[in-house]
Amino acid sequence: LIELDWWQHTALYQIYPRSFMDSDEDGIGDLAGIMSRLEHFKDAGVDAIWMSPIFTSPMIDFGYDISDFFDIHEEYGNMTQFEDLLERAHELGIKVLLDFVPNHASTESEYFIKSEDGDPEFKDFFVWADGYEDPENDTNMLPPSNWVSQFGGSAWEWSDKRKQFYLHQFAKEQADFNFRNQAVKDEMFKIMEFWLDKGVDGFRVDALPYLIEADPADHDGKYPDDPLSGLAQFESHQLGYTIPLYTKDLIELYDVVYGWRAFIDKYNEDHGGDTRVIFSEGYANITMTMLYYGNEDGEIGAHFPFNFDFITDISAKSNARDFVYTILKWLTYMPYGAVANWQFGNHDNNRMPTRFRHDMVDGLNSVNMMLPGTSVTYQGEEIGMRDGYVSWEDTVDVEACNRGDNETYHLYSRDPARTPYHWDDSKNAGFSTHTTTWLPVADDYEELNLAKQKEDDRSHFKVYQKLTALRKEKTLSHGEYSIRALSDCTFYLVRYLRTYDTLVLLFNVGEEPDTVVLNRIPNLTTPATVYVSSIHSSRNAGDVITADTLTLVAGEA
Ligand code: ISL
Repeated sequence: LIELDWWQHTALYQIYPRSFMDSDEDGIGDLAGIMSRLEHFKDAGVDAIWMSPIFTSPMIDFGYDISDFFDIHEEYGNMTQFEDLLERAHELGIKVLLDFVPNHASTESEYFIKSEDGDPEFKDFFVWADGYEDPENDTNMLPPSNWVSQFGGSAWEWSDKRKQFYLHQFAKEQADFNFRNQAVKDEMFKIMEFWLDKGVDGFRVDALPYLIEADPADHDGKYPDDPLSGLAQFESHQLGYTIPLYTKDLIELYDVVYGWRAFIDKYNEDHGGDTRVIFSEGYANITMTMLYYGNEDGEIGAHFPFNFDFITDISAKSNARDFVYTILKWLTYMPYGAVANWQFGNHDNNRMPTRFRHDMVDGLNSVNMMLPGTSVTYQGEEIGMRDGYVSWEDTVDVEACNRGDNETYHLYSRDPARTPYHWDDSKNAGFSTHTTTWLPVADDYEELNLAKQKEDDRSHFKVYQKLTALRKEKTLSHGEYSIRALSDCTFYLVRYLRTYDTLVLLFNVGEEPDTVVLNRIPNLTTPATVYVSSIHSSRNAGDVITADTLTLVAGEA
């Protein structure tokens, strides 16, 4: 069998540093906290971690607004601590990936300050444009186009200093870089090289669909308005109901990504050692998503684009057929020979057990771990952590604060998925000894925490450990797959490889018990042995199944 490269089959784990572990008693997670818990990854059986941004930042968007791309945010620690963390992780055999945020910089970055000042070296670093005079108010300027920010309101912000607008597809404190400027592209290589030289194993690359916008040169010198969506027919004067035709998924952005891949491939070639990788982030339709892998001309991009289909396409309302369809969609569209990846959550979306059902946690983790390719776990999924409750008063997410009010904020807020990790049942769930934490700890932590799950006979964490161990089997790393719904409730995933064991996942995603006929499952022969099952299952590891049918209770896998 062909030996796989580490990233092709690793179990990758996302750390949200602000909420992982606080070592210096300020209620905010930090690098020393992560360092003190590296054993957790060994214990859980994950081989690689990626951290949301740890760079210097005013924290408007909790690190996605970077003011110094070459330094560590002081609440999180310093460069020495980062280097120590990297070294220790590597000693333990854990790969470390950073979050690379090329689309925008904080308006407090030197790049932006100098650009706003008109410094010749930096003046075109961002997307600056004149506005239109307001016919109704001569002291007011109107923005160059109707483009809207992901976090609400116009994507253009007026600079009194420069007497121009600048583009921000996210918060107004996150100015979009001008990727039509070669100097910006060069700067990005410098940033990547800086961290690669420190020894990082690669990057998760942020917000790629927004990298490049329409060029006024192609539109009579003007920034073209995005078309209004159907909803806008009713409120056409309002911002916020547009289709991002000129601001998202522009074909030119892929050339930038292919350039980064060429750069990292060259870096790998020049420096040897284990492969450094890029995993791209962006929500787009399947065609535009697959282009991140590469194109028909043979240009290659990300090692893989993150697969968000389990987040965007299915939920608690989905049936077994929806699951199968969603899984096959990625596997069908993926270029031949490419590597798949799977995940149920991240720091931008409601946590997996909340978006689905609590009784589905073990089944969902099984799907994630048993499909071909790389599995991605968002911090807390290994113990089935649910969304925390965050009141309007406690809400800090810029998206919720900008777009919502005390009635509607929960529709936008990403805070519930970002509450601190539950280590144990002590104060603040063992996350911090400070009186308060930056976001409140979810109130179910006394019942739902890692320490308890390590002690309990059956727990999500123990299931998770068995799953990561199972991933070491050749049947999962190299095997073929077969997947199909047996009913509206239950589907099977079979992994098989010549003379090795056949592994079968049966998952009832429905809300009622479901009885399935086992001889419909290819390669499954009885007697079959249970390797692991959901914590609420009546079956135990080692149980032998000889019957022709099997009944699974709601959510059982
Ligand atoms: O989260 C989304 C949909 O659920 C996206 O629209 C998301 O905003 C987009 O993919 C970019 O997200 C990333 O960049 C943002 C940052 O706020 C997010 O936390 C990050 O994951 C801006 O840097």
